[in-house]
Amino acid sequence: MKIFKEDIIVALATPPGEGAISVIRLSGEGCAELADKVFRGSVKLTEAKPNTIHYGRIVNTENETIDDVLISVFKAPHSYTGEDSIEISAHGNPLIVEKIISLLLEKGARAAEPGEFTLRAFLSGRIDLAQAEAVADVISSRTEASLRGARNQLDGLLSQKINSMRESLLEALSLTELELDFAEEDLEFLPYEELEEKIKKIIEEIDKLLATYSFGKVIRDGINVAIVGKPNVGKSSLLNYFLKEQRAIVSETPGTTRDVIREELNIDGFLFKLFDTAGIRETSDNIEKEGVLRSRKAIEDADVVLFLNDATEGFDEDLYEKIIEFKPEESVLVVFNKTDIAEPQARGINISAKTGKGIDELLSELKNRALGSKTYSEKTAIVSNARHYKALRQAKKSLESAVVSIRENMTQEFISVDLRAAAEFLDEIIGKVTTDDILNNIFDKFCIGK
Ligand SMILES: Nc1nc2c(ncn2[C@@H]2O[C@H](COP(=O)(O)OP(=O)(O)OP(=O)(O)O)[C@@H](O)[C@H]2O)c(=O)[nH]1
Ligand SMILES: [Mg+2]
Repeated sequence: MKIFKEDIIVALATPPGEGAISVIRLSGEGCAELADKVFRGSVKLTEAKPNTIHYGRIVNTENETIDDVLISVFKAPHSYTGEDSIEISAHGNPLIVEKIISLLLEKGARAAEPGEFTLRAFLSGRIDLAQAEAVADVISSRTEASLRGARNQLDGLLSQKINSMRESLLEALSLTELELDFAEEDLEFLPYEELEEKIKKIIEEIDKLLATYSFGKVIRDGINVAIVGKPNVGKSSLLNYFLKEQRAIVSETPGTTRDVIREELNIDGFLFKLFDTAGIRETSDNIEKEGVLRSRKAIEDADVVLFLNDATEGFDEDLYEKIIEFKPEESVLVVFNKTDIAEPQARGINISAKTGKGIDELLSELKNRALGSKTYSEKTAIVSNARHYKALRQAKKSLESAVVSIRENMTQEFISVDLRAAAEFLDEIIGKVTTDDILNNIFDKFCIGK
């Protein structure tokens, strides 16, 4: 996407298809003039008071009515984009929508790129980049927890934290550079010990934020759980029990599941992505072999491996050893199934996918494994985005290198280079410095009309 701020952009803001209403959005200087060319109502939109709604008709070049509509008029800076904008609510018919949009394009608007309205909100300074990213998260959140996390970021909690770290960093930087300017005079504005203290405080703050990432990632992206084990231990039965439906085929024949079956489960507001896999065993059957390969891939991608055993057969030591060759042991949850017909085992959680026994305990253990013991209040800034996490790590690295320079008693020049770099990494998060590449990467993932 080329970033042009001057055009008037147009797009459907509601989902395509039939509905009670469809909302078409226009944004950019002059959008009211443009809309006036096709709108017939009791007032001209250019003369309408800001933030008012007007009833009228949209007409084509032959003055034929396309639809009767309600138009909301927003004046900069009090709009979603921070620019003059207009929203047309028409009847929710794709044909009407297409006609209105074509008409607006004909009159000089340009079709908006994905995320371009939000991009403009960022470019006009209404929100910063971390908040713009949160808009996409708010829309895609499917659980309470992820919605709360996205909301927290959109409200600016992360941005405030970054801004305050950035301020202390810039203060340290300016004092360091001041000393550089007065190097001849041998003036000292900030003794090295104090500078080191200041930097260490910022590193501590960054560490606190970095520590929230495992939690943040979980609430934003959900938790991948691979259900694995030998054939016939009851993996598909367990998936079905979780989902309360006969999703996967269950049979007494070992090797029933051949492909990985993916389903989602909401546990206490957290999103769990469950993967029922093919039972793992040596096999000469080509299809089953492929299934076993896919099981392995599911294990690799899993945050938690639910290692299911058949309690009537005991613990499957061989398979366990194989799994922990490439998965950390703490991510493997040992579970024994079929305890309705066998004695409970000491080494893991005992359940029955048939009667539901032990499933509550299993669910709460799954939650513990995924979220750890950490919980954060709603007022805590949380890092949930890989881009932010990476930038914070880089900022920390630069600060650590500044600390090394201080301890080695290097001149201010060396220190200021690192402090400046750290500040720029923080700036990247909130978009004080960005490149077209960064922006494209972020906004391409949005839907059109947002
Ligand atoms: N008694 C009892 N039988 C169970 C339980 N869970 C599963 N079974 C039975 O065990 C057999 C295998 O169950 P599945 O769910 O198909 O096992 P699976 O692990 O998915 O098997 P594959 O897909 O072949 O790897 C079926 O006959 C189930 O009815 C349980 O908790 N108790
Ligand atoms: Mg199965």
